[in-house]
Amino acid sequence: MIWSNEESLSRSELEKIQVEKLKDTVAHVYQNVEFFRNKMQNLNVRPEDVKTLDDLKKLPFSTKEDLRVNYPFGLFAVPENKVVRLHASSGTTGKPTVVGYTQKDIDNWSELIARIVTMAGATVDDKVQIAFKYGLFTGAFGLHYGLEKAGICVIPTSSGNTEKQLMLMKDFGTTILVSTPSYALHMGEIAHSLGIDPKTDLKIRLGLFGGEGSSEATREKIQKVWGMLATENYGLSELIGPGVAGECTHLNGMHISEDFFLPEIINPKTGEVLPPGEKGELVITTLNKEALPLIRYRTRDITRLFYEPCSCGRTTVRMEKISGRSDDMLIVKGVNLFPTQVEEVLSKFDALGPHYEIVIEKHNYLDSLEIKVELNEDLSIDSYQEFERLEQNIKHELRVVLGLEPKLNIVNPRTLQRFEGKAKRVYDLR
Ligand code: DLL
Repeated sequence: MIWSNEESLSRSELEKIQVEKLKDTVAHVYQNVEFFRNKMQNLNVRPEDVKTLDDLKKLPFSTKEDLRVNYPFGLFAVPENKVVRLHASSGTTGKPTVVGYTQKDIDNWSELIARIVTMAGATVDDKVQIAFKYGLFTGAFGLHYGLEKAGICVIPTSSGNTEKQLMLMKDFGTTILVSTPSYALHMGEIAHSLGIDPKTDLKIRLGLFGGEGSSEATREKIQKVWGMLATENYGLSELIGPGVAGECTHLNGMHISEDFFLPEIINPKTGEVLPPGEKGELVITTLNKEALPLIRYRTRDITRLFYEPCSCGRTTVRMEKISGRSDDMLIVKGVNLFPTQVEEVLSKFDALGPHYEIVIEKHNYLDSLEIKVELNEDLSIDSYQEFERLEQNIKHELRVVLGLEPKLNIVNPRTLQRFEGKAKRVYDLR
């Protein structure tokens, strides 16, 4: 089922809507947000200079740093008494990034979620357990109201207390799980340790996973453990939260709701707009936000866009799985390293499980890189020779892909830390 007509418009119908909404958004921020007005004036652009989608290029970028500098409400475009909800994204240091919603923004958010959950195959016959932490994080509340709007029963268990989650899942006959992919893996392990086989003892048939990246190998592992279809969705608090894009059952990229979010791909170093199909940083202009409209917001997420219509009947552009962030590049011994490169290598080896850690330290002014990875608990390695061969093969692959010689530490299953929310994989201790 396609939730909304806007998901299957022809390109020219869609662009007509986008241009009108773009003009409104630009006028809205120019009038109501000093930060954007100043930026536009510095570039000598006035709202009436934006007449076509191509004129987007004339507009300034905005970043998370801009939200931080204007903490807490400096980029809001409506009076504070029109804001009915605040969320914030967790910064590891310093102040969080605060985002606000008017009632219309909240209603639109539910519309966006209703779209992504129906495209993944959720129906009114389902019961959905939301295992995102309820709180300032946008994940839980965003999914919650959108699922209800779609008429689907919500079980707001929040994250943690995994044994109880599993008990309720069994007793209530939950059919859909909402969580981060890493928590789904962790829950699967706990289930097995309690003698529950999620595949046969539970009724979960679909996963709506997001909030962090995951490889195809992780998807396969989740599907195998749970006997479910594991779908992925994408979003970020600054733009609304979850609901920016989601996979349909064809699992062929995430459909962006383009009547709400106007995407561009840029070269993260130069800011140059790249042609369709090229990989770069995703930049989004919100087209329908009242409280916190953002112009050319730099997500820092690296992806590619595909404009060919999907066989599901939707015509909206699809974004490829995020392959990293332009700001998560690590420099080790002068070599650029993206954590997803490590995940890519490790996921090629069946003998390894999906949990790993990248640890970087400095000893005597020199960087050292260690990769810890768990063995796959479903496979046993019979001899020391076999283990050594595996180690040599992984080291070789890492050397070829990373251009670095990390220390490799293959550890026993279930020894690395597990997460109930977004997983932490990188420990830069320098
Ligand atoms: O994580 C919003 C969300 C919640 C999306 C639940 C989907 C489900 P933030 O906490 O602001 O918002 O973090 C946003 O998380 O820029 C990406 O780097 C990352 N991220 C979110 N979804 C995905 C995904 C929420 N499917 C940041 N794949 C984003 C890869 C993702 N990264």
